[in-house]
Amino acid sequence: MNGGEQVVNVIGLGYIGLPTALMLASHGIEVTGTDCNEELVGTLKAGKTTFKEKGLEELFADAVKAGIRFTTEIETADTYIVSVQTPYDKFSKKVDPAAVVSAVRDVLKAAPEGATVVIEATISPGTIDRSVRPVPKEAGREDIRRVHAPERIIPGNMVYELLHNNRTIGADDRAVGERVKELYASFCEGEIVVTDIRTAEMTKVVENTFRAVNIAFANELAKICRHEGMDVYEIIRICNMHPRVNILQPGPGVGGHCISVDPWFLVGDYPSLAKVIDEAMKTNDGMPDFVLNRIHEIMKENGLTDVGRVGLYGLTYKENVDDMRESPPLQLLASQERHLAAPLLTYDPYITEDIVPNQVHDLDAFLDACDMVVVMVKHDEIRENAEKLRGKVVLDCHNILDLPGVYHI
Ligand code: SAJ
Repeated sequence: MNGGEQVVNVIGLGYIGLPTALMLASHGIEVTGTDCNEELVGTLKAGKTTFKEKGLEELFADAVKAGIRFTTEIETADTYIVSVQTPYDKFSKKVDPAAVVSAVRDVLKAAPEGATVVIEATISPGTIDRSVRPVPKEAGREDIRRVHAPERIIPGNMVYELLHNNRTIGADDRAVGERVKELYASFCEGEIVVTDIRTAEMTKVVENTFRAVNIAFANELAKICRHEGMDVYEIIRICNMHPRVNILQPGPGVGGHCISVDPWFLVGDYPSLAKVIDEAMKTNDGMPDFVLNRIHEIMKENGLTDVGRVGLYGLTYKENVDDMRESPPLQLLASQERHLAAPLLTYDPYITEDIVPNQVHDLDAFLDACDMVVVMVKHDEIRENAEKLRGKVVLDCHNILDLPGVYHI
């Protein structure tokens, strides 16, 4: 039997919890998925997925066939996987572990003796010691085992990455860590490293911080090159031919719930030590405003005066997903609103509901209404429709279009 015959309850069925629950179930593990959001549970029970992701529908069908159940209740299980949200306080930049703590409290009411609680949610280093460890202690449940197994999957390629990425399991007790490793090994073909909890917490945040700092470096280079009238993409391309250089790409900002958030945990906890990280995060956070300035400059250069005929192509935080968390286009629109300016037109093939004012739901109608188009996201659809942009003033924030006269950040 795989997974050591463990019965699993996954708590929090969002971007991470849902695919994880489905993956376990479709690999022969008995799984219940729990979420406090009744509407979300209702949708899953009705046989529908709650967000778009490559391969998710098929995985969902397999898991349903294998008998996965969805409920708003926490159930009796050997292992609980907690994948609830961990927002950070925008002012103090510290992680807010309230949802994790509350989930662990609820788990204690249903957990049999010796059950294991695996925290998958991203937390700042030390959160388990500070906020999670005291919960079973205060409840007189020191039999409960704690594990941190931070997720590593990337939206847009989650199903593949769940199967193939290496993973980290942090546990107080090696044997417990090995048992959780066995559970994840039921589907994970990558290497699974067992370490202690604090190390696992730190590695997760460091991985995302590494990427954030690298993107900030690329964004800073873009600004330097703009000042010098040089092509940042060509410079990065040539630099990356060096065997030990790997610079990421500049862009209109950093979105998502990870790279734009996790590094702030280190700044919040170590404000006098995390200097490079602090500056990098400020650089990335400043990019939507930088793009707004570029729009203004380019409008002036082309004699365009009507903001109502400038459109943002793409609203999501990254390409080919429907996820808008911390999305740079939304940050840009918020900044524009703060300047009391009329909102720009917007269009995104992945966003069918009305999210912002002046949103157009048809590409041709959007392009007809625009004199200037700003490419905010690297959706494949934009590359495929490149010809339709010919003749317009275009600011391509991702360097994906091969058209004459295109502007860059
Ligand atoms: N971005 C750039 N330039 C680049 C790459 C990305 O500006 O060269 C921007 C993207 O447009 C996007 C943001 O950064 O707005 C983040 O996108 P991403 O694709 O780099 O990463 P996420 O946030 O979708 O997922 C990350 C991944 N972490 C790492 O690659 C270290 C993923 O593996 C993690 O599981 C995820 O964070 C998480 O949940 O922590």
